[in-house]
Amino acid sequence: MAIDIFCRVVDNFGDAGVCWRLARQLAREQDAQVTLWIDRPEILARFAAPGAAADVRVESWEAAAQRFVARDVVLCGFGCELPPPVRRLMATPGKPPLWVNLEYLSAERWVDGCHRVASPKPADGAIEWFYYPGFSPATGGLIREAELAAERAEFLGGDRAPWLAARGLDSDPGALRISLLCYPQAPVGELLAELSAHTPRPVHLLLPEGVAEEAVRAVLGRALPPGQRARAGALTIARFPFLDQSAYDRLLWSCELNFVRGEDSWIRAHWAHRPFLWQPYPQTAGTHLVKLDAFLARMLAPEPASASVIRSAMLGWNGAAPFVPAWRNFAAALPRVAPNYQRWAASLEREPDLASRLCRFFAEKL
Ligand code: TRH
Repeated sequence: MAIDIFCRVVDNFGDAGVCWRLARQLAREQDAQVTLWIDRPEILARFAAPGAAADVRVESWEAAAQRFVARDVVLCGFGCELPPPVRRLMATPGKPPLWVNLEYLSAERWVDGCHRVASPKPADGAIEWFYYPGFSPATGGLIREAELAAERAEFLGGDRAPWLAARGLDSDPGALRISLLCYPQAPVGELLAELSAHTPRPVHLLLPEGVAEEAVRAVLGRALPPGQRARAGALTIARFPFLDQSAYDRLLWSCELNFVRGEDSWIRAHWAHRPFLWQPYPQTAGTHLVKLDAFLARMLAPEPASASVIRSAMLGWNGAAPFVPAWRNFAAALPRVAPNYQRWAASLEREPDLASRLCRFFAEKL
C-alpha cells in the first residue's frame, strides 16, 4: 500500500513529531511505501538518529505541485489543507486516493462519534474521512510501536549508566530524576523554587534546550546553555540538547517523573510506565482545561486511591488550582501514585495501536 502523508508545522515539534513517528511505523511495521510531504523538512533531522530515515521518503511541501502522483492513500496530519493540485486529484473520476484527515488527539467523549465519519465535498464530490486517535476502543487508538515494550525492558534491564553519561543525562545515585518539557504558561518558577528548597531528596532535573529559560535564570541567576549543569540548593539542573525521538523515549524511561506537553511527548510518557504531569497545548477560552478534564476522567475513573492527588497536581500544573500545595502532596505520594499510571498504560497497551487500526481502515475503504 502506498501512503502519502501531508504535514504542516504549526508551531513547536508535535505536528512533525507525530507525522514522522507514524510515517516510520507505517513503513516498518505495515510494509507501506510512505512519502512524507512536509513544509519544514529540516525539522525532521532533529527526530532521527543518523541513518534512520531510509524507510520513509521525505519531500518538501512545495514539491507536491510537480511531483505528487496519486496512489492509494492521502493522509493529512491535523486537518492541514492539501496543496491545490493534490486536492483536485481527490475528486478524479474513477478511483481517487482514499483521503483521510488524521485529527488531533483528545480524550473527550464526542471524539467517539466523529471517528471514521465521511465528509463529502459538495463542490466536486470528493470524500474526506475523519480519523481520530484516542483512548477509547471507539477511536483510532494511540501511536505505539510493536517493539517498544521489548526495547524498554531491554534498556531498563541493562546498564543504563554509560548511555546516560554519554548524553550528559547521568545523575548522582539517590537523586530523584525528573524530566521537564512544558509551555511557558506552566508554573515552572514555583516548581524550581520548590525543588531547590523544599524537597526531602536531592533532585536532578533534565531540561531540553529552549524550555523554562526564564525560570532557570531566576533560580540560578544565569542562563544554562545546552550541555551544562548547575546547582541551586537541593536541585541540579542539567540542560540537554534536543535528542532524537528514540533517545527521548529512553530519557522518559529513565526518569521517576516526567513533565510532558502537547500530544506526542504525552503519549510517550504513558509508554514509560512512570508518573507524569501533562500540560495540554494552551488554548483560548480554557479549551485545554476541558481536554485535561476529559483525560483525567478517563485515566482516573478506576483509580480512587490516589486519584485526587494526581488530579490536583495536573490542575495545579495547568493553572486551574494552586500549584504548590498540590505539588507537595503529589511529590510526597510519588511511589504510591506510580501503580496508577502503570495500570492505566497497561490497559491502553491491550488495545491495538493507531498504525495498525489505520491500515485496517485503509484496507476496508480501498
Ligand atoms: O512540541 P509540542 O508542544 O507540540 C505541539 C503539540 O503537539 C500541540 O498539540 C500541537 O497543537 C502543536 O504542537 C502544534 O509537544 P509534543 O506534541 O510533545 O511534541 C514534541 C516532540 O518532540 C515529540 O515528538 C517528542 C520530540 N522530542 C524529541 O524528539 N527530543 C527531545 O529532546 C524533546 C524534548 C522532544
